[in-house]
Amino acid sequence: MALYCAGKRHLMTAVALVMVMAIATGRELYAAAPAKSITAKDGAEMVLVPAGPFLMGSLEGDADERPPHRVYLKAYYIDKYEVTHEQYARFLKATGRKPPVDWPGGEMPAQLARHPVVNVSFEDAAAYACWAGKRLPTEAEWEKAARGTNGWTFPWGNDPGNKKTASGAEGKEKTWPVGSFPDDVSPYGCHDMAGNVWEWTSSWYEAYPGNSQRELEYGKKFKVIRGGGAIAYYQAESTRRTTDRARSVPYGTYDGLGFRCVKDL
Ligand SMILES: [Ca+2]
Repeated sequence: MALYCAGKRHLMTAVALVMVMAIATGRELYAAAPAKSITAKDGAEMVLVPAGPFLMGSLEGDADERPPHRVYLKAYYIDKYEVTHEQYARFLKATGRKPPVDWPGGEMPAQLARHPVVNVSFEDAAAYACWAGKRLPTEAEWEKAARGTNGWTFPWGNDPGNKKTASGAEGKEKTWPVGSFPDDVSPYGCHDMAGNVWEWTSSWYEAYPGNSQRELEYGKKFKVIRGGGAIAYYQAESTRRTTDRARSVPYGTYDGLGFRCVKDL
């Protein structure tokens, strides 16, 4: 009994010591762990994409998606939604930049306040990002945020299923208020990555490492755009696939092309 009690006392002391260490370590970890989501200067909710590798590219789809390759990225925040008309209007008011061509008399169409802004060039999008204390995502950052770390074909998994997105038949050739399609959510909580508007990235349209196919379009000519579909891009319907690559000249604008931003930690 005495031995048992002594053992128990030692055990309790050991447990207490472990608890103290755990609390101390936990506090340290807690202090170091970044928030899962933040609200940026422009009022946009941003979600955390933790540091780590992911699979970029695919053997399915077009030749420019090959070969699939592993990419390591530092942690970053990315906008949960595409940048909306009302957010862009605040940017224009603050900076005096020229409004998109589809704004009648230069005024934001009130009924589109929560729709993604479109008809913005790469330079417009980059200027907005800078104003908001952010930047445009690289193509790799966009793809990881869309498919996660399991190499998913779609933001929700590998099966297209009967998921509804702002593309194809559901897209109806018009944009939608951001976040209108609850099926279209990525593993990190990003909406509309399989639909609604195409989104600028900061990356030039180049061949992936290990892709020896020569294309005239490769080089520092076109910026990669990703994840559209509400309005067919020059008659090309969206595939909704997270690895699908499209492109635009940086000065180009389009009814179905907008953007979202990222922010470094
Ligand atoms: Ca989109």
